[in-house]
Amino acid sequence: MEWCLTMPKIELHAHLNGSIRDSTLLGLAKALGDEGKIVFSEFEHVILKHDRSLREVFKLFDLIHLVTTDHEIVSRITKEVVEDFAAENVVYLELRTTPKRNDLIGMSKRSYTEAVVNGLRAVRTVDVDFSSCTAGGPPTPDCRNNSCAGTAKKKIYVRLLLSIDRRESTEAAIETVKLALDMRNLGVMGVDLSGNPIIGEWGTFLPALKFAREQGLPVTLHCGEVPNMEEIQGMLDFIPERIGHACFFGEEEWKKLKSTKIPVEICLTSNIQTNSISSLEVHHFEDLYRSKHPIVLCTDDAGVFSTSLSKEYSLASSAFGIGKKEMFHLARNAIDFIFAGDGVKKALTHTFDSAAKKLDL
Ligand code: 6MZ
Repeated sequence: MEWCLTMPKIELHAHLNGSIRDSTLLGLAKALGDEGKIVFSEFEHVILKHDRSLREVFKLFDLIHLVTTDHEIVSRITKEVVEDFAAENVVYLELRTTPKRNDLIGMSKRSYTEAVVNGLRAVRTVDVDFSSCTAGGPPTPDCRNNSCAGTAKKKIYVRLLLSIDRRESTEAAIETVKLALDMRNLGVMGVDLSGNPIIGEWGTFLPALKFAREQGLPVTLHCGEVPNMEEIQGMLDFIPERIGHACFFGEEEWKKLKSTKIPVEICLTSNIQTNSISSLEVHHFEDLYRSKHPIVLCTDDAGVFSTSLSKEYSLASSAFGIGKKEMFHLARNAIDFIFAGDGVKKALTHTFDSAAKKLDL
């Protein structure tokens, strides 16, 4: 569906290392293979495989992290991922990534995140607004990649969320929140809790997430990726600003979610490929959509699941029989759930208004 590509879209759930182009990943793996650091053929086999279980997905992430270790590579993949989302007509991207520490190569969580910001600065195909300091005010030299000053190039707003990995300790999680606070002026907007859902305990991360809230940082949680009802209840009681997935909810959990109106980031292809939901016919998207619960369609890991945001829109439109106009409204409604402030919201409203006129919607 061409119109799914043409219309402006908002992406709120995209993991940096899950969104890498296959060609880049294979190229990086080949180079490491040539250096004798990994066995390329094994890597190639895993990357090109599709329909992975949730367990296999996390094994794949460990492999991906092996080839995306140094600062330069982190900057390169960030640049490419932003260019790919912009080519899809994503006008606002909240990109999330887990700051990683690797003493062997002199990488700290801060230098990792700075490498991500350098990647934003390096984008050339599109005008990137990546810092909150531009919202509502004039751009300062450090806030934009400035690649197309004075031209009418396409523009994308990019904001960052720092992820806490469920493998981390309370202290490590607090370190990530502190880093997010320190890097607010470079476009870090909030924190995410992600990682293998069968690892770690909710209570381990709660102090860091409470601290984030006290400091005014919005929080989004991977919630209900496995049927752990106690954890789901605990997460909903925290009332995060958004949650992702919500696959294994029971009656009680749906009730609580709906009464709190927490927006849900829906990742259709990811849920189906990991077998978290057996088919689109039974996907909770439909119920949430029809009951007007706040939702936003997202990719999760466009590289790992070979998808794109337009593919997700196209899938939802055909699977649930939703027309062009309604899909446009669904995309536009996401403005309300972004973590950036009023200046950006106003600009996005204008973008969608102009698109509605142009696309006759
Ligand atoms: C939970 C996920 C995920 O942070 O290295 N991640 N966590 N559920 C998912 N759904 C399948 N997809 C990705 O990007 C990769 C990391 O994001 C999290 C995992 O922690 C993964 O290692 P970054 O950029």
